[in-house]
Amino acid sequence: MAAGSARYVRYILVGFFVLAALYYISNSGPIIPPSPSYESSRGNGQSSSHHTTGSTSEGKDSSASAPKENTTPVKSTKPNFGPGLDPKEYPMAMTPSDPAWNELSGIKEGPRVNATFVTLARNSDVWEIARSIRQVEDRFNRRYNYDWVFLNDKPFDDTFKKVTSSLVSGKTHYGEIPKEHWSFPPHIDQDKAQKVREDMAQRKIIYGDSVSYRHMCRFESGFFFRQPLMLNYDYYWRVEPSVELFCDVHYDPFRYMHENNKKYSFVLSLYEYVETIPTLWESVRKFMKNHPEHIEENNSMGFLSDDGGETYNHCHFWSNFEIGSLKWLRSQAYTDFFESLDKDGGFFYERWGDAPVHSIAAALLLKKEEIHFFNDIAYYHVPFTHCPTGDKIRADLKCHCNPKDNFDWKGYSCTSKYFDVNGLAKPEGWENQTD
Ligand SMILES: Nc1nc2c(ncn2[C@@H]2O[C@H](COP(=O)(O)OP(=O)(O)OP(=O)(O)O)[C@@H](O)[C@H]2O)c(=O)[nH]1
Ligand SMILES: [Mg+2]
Repeated sequence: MAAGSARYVRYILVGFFVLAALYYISNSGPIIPPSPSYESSRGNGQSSSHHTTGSTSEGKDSSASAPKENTTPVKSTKPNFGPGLDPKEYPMAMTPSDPAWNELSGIKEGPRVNATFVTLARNSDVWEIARSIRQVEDRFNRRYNYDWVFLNDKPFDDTFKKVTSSLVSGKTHYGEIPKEHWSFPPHIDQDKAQKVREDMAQRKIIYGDSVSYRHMCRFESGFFFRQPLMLNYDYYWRVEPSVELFCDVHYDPFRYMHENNKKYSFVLSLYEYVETIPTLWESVRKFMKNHPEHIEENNSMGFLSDDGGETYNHCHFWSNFEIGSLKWLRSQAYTDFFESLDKDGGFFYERWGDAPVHSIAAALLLKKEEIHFFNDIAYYHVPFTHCPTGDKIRADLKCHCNPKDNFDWKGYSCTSKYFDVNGLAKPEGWENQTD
């Protein structure tokens, strides 16, 4: 009798171990751990008191959509997208000859980078940003489900939150900007700043009389990447109201940035209005003199200056589209750069834009190869279009832009200069698009 019950106990124990082993196999992760910038590093930042989570419908986040524990240990029950996957097992489809190029439906398999879309907007921008989101989702994010952070100098209203969270396939977060990031710093002489605005209004300089536009430019130059909600991420993709995306995005641009060690990217470049930045270059030269340790040896000075740094040629990357590294913007080099410029007061005594500020920083503080031109992301922000050059690429990417609208090779664009400075071959047919 005693021997019989010992046998039963043995059977139960063996059965238990077999079940435990099968459960372990079905739930084990990748053999090679992902690098910190893949999404598994999420959660090391602060969270904001203004943080509001929006939509959480199925597929929006791997933990929410993971199936419940399954006792049938036939196959892994983990979703094959999201954090914790080995990127080597999921090569990206970069050209039509790559496997998986035509997989444009359903959630894309593979790892995700610790990245977010980011939009600065007013409540009144809701329908314009809705159009932008819809295009970004249709052409890319519906298969990747990246998060979206919205920032505003006022609280977002319910309509804004409802509309945007219903359109974004990832999680949505809403942050209110603290007053110190959206106001005149104490060293600014208010009377002097006001006189500048009056003068610019008379000279009909676009946004020349606007206080809020200046706060916006200063915020985008020095503060968006330091907001508590943004501290949770390593990469951002900036999206403005009323922009358009014209081609399918077949691969993950965030992953491209991370895996190729890119820190800043653009799709359009042009010359800045001289009247808005008369002393910006003087201020940059002062910074270069005071902080030679931050100036990268293999930089892109040739993109900014035609005389070895004496004067600025006004070329800049158009910052209403940007995919970039938040770690770079939070680095000592960029922090010193912004603070030096901010002390000189040109955000208020002139009307310095965040586009030349970001561009000059990228060109001087980064290595040439750390800046990327996303030729395959076709884009419009009034009044300029980037539409990839070449019939084949536009057909492969199912683009709906008119090639005649492409700004890249026209006289007022700096993209041709960017190609020359970097020794890049221009695409076939570019000469036919110069006017
Ligand atoms: N919260 C908030 N956002 C703003 C304000 N002014 C501008 N923005 C946002 O800042 C970004 C840039 O502003 P825009 O008005 O688009 O400036 P722009 O691109 O130079 O000019 P446009 O040609 O008018 O588009 C957009 O995402 C706007 O929604 C403001 O006063 N408050
Ligand atoms: Mg805009």
